[in-house]
Amino acid sequence: MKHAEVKFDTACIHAGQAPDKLFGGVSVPIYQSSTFAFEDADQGAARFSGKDDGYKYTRIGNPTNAALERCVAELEGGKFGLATATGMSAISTVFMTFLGAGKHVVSTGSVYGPTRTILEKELTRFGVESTFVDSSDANNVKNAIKKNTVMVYVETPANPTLSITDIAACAKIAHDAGAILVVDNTFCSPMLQKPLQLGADIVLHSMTKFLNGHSDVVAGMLVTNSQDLMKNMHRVICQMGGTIDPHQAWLVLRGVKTLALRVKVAQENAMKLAEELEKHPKIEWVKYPGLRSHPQYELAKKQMSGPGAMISFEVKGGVKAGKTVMDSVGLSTLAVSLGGIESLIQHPASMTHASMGPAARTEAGITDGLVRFSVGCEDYEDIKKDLWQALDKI
Ligand code: LCS
Repeated sequence: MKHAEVKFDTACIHAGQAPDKLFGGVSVPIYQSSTFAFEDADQGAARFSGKDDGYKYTRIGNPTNAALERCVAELEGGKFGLATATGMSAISTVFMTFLGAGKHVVSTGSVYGPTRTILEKELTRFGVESTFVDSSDANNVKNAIKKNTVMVYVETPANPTLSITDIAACAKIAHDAGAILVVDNTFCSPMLQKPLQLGADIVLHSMTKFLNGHSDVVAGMLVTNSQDLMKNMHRVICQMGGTIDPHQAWLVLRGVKTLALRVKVAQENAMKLAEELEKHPKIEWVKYPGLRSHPQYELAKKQMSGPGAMISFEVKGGVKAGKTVMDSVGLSTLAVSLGGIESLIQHPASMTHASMGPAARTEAGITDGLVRFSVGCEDYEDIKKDLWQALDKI
């Protein structure tokens, strides 16, 4: 049964998976094998030449990984999935496949720190050019397009500013320039946003976050409707070596089964928390796509089916007061990462986005006082009580 025929919650549990043909196992077996036996030399040769699509070596393909690829591709409304070792492996695969000397990429300025660092500090060594803009105004993307632009790269909502970029508008801008649009959909998961349906060519995830949802795996995913784009990304990742391990893929498959349940609860908690934080006397500002005060509130409502579970805020008293809050929470954990079942709090300027450097952070709107809260699935009153007692410590 295809995702198009069932509701999203159902697809999370079943997409890409069927009982195992050998013993009827309901859970997809973990094919913990690095290599696959050939019946004879001719079959081995046929697999390597592409005439036989059977498995040969896990870096190139594995049945457990394939189940996860079918699952997430279906949830994204895409045809082809490619599971990767980490979210950064998905991102670097996209860059290594489509960028090169003399090619230019326009990117959201406030992206996950290392994404920007790869472009600005690593790929520049190979002659790749990049321009970072505030993509919440699509005109900035349009104005940054050059003759050699081959990719528009968007993260929306952006980490950690939660700025929203108009995916459909950026798809048009990219396609008019003969470029592809790549969207990092990590903050939404396919439950809340489907970039391919809005015109993106490739959607990617750090599955470490909402898709897996249990803070126990690092993994990534690339999804596209284009066989050609997928063929190229598959070729590059198989050579560069960033594919996923089957045990890790199995854990993510298990996590995805509760994606809809988890996102619903975390989002409900986040909405209430954002509303109450906004009224708290010790809070300077709150940024959450579900609040009317969010600068792209209307766009978020149009493009996303819900505001998600990530909140950014600044405490009155800046960095010092923010640190007091982070050091005083007890139930929520002071840790990077996000999208897990447990609430996490962190300081982007000194942690996740430290590698960007102060100039890039200022330009991207990542203030020193910004505190990021990944709202989990604990009871709402417990999350609030914990955060409020931490605010009382200031
Ligand atoms: N894309 C986004 C939007 C992310 O937030 C992250 C990681 C990545 C890609 C990279 O994924 P990874 O390789 O870690 O699976 N974000 C993190 C964060 O905000 N805190 O710790 C990691």
